[in-house]
Amino acid sequence: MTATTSRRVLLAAPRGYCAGVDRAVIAVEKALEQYGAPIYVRHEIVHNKYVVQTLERKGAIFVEQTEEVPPGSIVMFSAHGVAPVVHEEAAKGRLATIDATCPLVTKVHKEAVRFANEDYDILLIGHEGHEEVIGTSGEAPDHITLVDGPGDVEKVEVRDPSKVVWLSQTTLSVDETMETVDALKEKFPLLISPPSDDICYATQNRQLAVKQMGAEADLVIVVGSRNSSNSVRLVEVAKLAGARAAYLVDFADEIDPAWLDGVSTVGVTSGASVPEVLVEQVLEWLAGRGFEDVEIVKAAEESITFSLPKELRRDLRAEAGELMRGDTSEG
Ligand code: 2E6
Ligand code: F3S
Repeated sequence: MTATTSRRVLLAAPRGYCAGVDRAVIAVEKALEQYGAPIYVRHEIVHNKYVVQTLERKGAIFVEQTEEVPPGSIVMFSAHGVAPVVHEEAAKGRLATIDATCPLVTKVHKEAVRFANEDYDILLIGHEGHEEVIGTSGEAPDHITLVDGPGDVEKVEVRDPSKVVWLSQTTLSVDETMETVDALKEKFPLLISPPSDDICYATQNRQLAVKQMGAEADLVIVVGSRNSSNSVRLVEVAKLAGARAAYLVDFADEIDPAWLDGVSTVGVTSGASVPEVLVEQVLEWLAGRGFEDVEIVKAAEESITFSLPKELRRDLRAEAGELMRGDTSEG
């Protein structure tokens, strides 16, 4: 008798779109419908290749600098947030703005402003050069020092060790951040913590699910783009949880069939900026190779939603009002 190896997929829940991404992507689509193409978007609306390519086809133009936007145009700010100086640049360029910053990033901006006004030194834990960190730092550049992981703690200096607070980027590894915080607390025992979690609910839940599956999976496939901080963190968390291997792919056709050698359990998840269709394609690819059984590994329920950016809501409401008045006068 030949022994058959059982093959199964563990599918993480939650995975994929968070409330802030959903809102930002819908905001670009609604803006295109409402004002017509092109809509300029400063920075990738979210860090996902497929989302950006799809919106480009619909008429969005992605730029890195505000100066690239022609005067008089509409520019949307990405979900990662911008520094106040970017709002000033847009005003100087006579641009109409729509701010798609995730409300949970805005919350961190507000914390930064409040602690800076109280003259705290703010230790911002985050990845150097990441768009979100650039935006948050720009709220109070004179008060904020970036701490990029535990290895950075040794070189951190503050003006007054009795008046220091830490804040963080929203998409960090929860465990690594706690290591950084512990090291900072050893150095600055009076360090205070943010009033509520800065690492957002979506980041935490996706890491929790991948931790659960990583312990059982031989291989974990994370769908997400390379510049997506939260997606890259899922690969790291999967490996730390015990997966023999974990890879990040944008699309199913990037999976190397050799990754399946000797594998019986494959974990699948996706970053917060990843549309579900890309996960479905990965599941189809796996099913085609004998991995048809799919078990859900559920770590949390999510029900949070955010309303559209206020500028869009205002214009959509105004249009709805005009239509109503039109209907009445015709009737
Ligand atoms: C905005 C803020 C946080 O690279 P990162 O994970 O931050 O970004 P995305 O676009 O991959 O994920 C969503 C997001 C947007 N997270
Ligand atoms: Fe916001 Fe967290 Fe998503 S900060 S955009 S809810 S990953």
